Amino acid sequence: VEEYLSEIIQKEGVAHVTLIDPASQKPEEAVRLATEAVAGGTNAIMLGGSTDAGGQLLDLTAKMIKENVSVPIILFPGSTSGFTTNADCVLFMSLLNSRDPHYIVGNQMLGALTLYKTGMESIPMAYLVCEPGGTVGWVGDAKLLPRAKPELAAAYALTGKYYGMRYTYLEAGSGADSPLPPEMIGTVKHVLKDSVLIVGGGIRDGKAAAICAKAGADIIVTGTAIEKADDVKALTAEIVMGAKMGKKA
Ligand code: 1GP
Repeated sequence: VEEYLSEIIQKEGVAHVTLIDPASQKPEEAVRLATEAVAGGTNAIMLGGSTDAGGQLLDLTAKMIKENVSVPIILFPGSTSGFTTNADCVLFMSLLNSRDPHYIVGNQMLGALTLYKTGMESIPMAYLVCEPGGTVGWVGDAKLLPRAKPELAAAYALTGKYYGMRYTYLEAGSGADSPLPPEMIGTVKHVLKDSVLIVGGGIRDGKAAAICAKAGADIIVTGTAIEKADDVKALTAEIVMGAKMGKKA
């Protein structure tokens, strides 16, 4: 999955991932969202959520999406319960700016042997939650990174990189009023250089995706806007196109 995404980033400049929270709808509806998003050009489906996103509902949602779409399914776990074998890859993430060690290393330790036994691909990822942070900021007890202090986000991103994390996820929180500022994205990408930068939270249209991609995002994540869209395929296509245009600009 990591290689697949790298190739897309190399070829297209940017990749797009659709986030589906298994707790937000029935598995059949999640399949509809995933199928239409893939038709609109999304490159992978990411499954996860901060609360209630695990167990049987996750197992079934992942299984049904896998049976119906051809793109990879990536787990984005909020805790050990966010793991299922019905996926292709897991983001082995650490919420570096949490005040709670459970979200930095504790849940990871509890899930490590399970992951080892399955042999599933995992990608080490620094997860950085910025203002306003949304539910994940609250649940993960994040010391929210201020939007006006990009250098703090860059310091955390470098910390992750020096630890060997190949992905960095700059998160505004699902449903944020606005995407992260381009200055913050740009400052983080500048220090990360070739490491992959994911940006998500509050990206709702092609224009916003273009700004994030131009600023330095390698992967754009959209969840809420796609979950709520009347025409999922059309909105995904607009966001994917916007991101690509932004990268070329
Ligand atoms: C949340 O960054 C993602 O983890 C997506 O955010 O739901 O606002 O698109 P949105």
